[in-house]
Amino acid sequence: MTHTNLDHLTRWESDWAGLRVVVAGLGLSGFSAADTLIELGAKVVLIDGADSEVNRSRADTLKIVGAADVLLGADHTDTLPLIDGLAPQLLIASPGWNPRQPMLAAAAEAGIEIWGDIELAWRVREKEGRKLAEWVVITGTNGKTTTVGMTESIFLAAGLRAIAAGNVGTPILDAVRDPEGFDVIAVELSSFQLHFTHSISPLASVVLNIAEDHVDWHGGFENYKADKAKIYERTKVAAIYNAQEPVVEAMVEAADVIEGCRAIGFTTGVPSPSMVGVVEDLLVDRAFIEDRRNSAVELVALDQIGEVVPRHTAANAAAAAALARAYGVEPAAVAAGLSDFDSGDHRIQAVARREDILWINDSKATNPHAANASLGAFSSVIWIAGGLSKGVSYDELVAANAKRLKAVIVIGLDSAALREALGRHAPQVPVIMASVGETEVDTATGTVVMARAVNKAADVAQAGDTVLMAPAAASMDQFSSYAQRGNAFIAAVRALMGEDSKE
Ligand code: UMA
Repeated sequence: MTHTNLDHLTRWESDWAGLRVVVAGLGLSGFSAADTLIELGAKVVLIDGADSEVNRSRADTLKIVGAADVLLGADHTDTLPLIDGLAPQLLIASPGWNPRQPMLAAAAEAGIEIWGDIELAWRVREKEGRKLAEWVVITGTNGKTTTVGMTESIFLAAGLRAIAAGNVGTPILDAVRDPEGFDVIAVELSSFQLHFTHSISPLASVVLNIAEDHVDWHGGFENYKADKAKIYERTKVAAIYNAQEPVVEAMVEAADVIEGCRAIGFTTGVPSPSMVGVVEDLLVDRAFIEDRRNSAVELVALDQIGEVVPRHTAANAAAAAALARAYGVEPAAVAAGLSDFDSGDHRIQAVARREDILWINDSKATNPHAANASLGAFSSVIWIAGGLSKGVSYDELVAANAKRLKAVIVIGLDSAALREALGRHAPQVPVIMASVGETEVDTATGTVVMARAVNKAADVAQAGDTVLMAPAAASMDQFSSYAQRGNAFIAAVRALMGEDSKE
């Protein structure tokens, strides 16, 4: 048994010197974790399966700052390295690393603690001379990035020093190590990050919604749900749940929170006491006020949030408002923060309307749950869909939307699951392949495939139809990211309309 007790490592000044640590992954989280640990005097060995140019250059930088070693290439990812001839005492896993992967499995078998960058950030957040930030933490299958952005915007409108970090893109350690510190950090957490998190105790926490996603990584939907539910553990002030999803409410009920923490619901319907919700197009708070039995306080009119406020946007705004109110933000700042917030591109974004055909980019719909939200907003849809399906089922999505589908244009290399669901639940709907097909591997770039899809959509679209690119799948089989997939759609639509693409 090589287990080292690491319970004493709870602040920056704790005794990290000489700790033998393996950092798995040289991406955003791995780099920031290694850099932090080296500064703290730990002996750090980094491992990454990709021996790429970018990793070689990161390796050079880390060796200069003091990494003990950097091992690149697939040969190094199966076994645990020795550090100074001894077994490592801690392994920091990047979120993309599967816990059943051989090196991580070996560490678990040997009793070596496995943390993610979030756990490390929590353990070093207290430092002499630096403002100690509260954390509000956000997870869910969909809407995380929007909600974390809304929450940050509200905190900033309240005059607080605040930042959005975590899965949203700024590694949490970059936020925690800011020399001045923050009043509050809005932390977006993926299910992967939650898996490797053990001791965080946030001020407030929320699970926005739960649907099947990342099933392969977690080894099943039950494991995925269990990792998401970890977000509520040790919450201090408000464990916030989606009152329209009983599965989420059950997670709060089962959570081991800090004495005095309240369960607060959010809803797009009329709120009960201890909830934030919507009354006649107003977002109202019936949770963080004295007389919540008999009254509610107005936070913001929905039309101040945006011209069109789909149901899921109202839900995200209610969740963000609840997090901010848990911190003590006044209603006026909630209104200002939500009005200022701009959700950015690629989410139900109207790209063009011509000859009464509406072209919508929802490249951010990377799973069936998200695609269902956008399909439900339109009545006669030419649906561009497909991509990396991550092992999820399409039956429910197709069955629920069969009547609004006029045609489906399929992109992506592995579309069998989607096509089978269409065959079962929407056999009358024509399915048109934009990729080459089942037997031949399509070597065309994503941009070419998307241009084909857009042209095929134009062939079938008529006045009154919506062409909706909401793939219900990740993009990485044919594109570098959902943003690139969205940009390829926008460029193809512009080309079709005879406009120059300004990409
Ligand atoms: N690697 C291996 N072997 C493996 C897996 C990965 O060697 O088995 C290596 C890769 O070659 C790569 C490194 O590990 O060099 C990548 O690590 P990573 O994929 O874990 O990514 P990071 O760069 O550390 O970024 C992560 C999040 N990525 C993932 O969860 C996949 C980022 O979320 C996050 O912004 C960042 O940490 C900072 O916290 C991105 C994401 O796609 C946006 N998230 C998913 C989502 O939102 O759906 C969960």
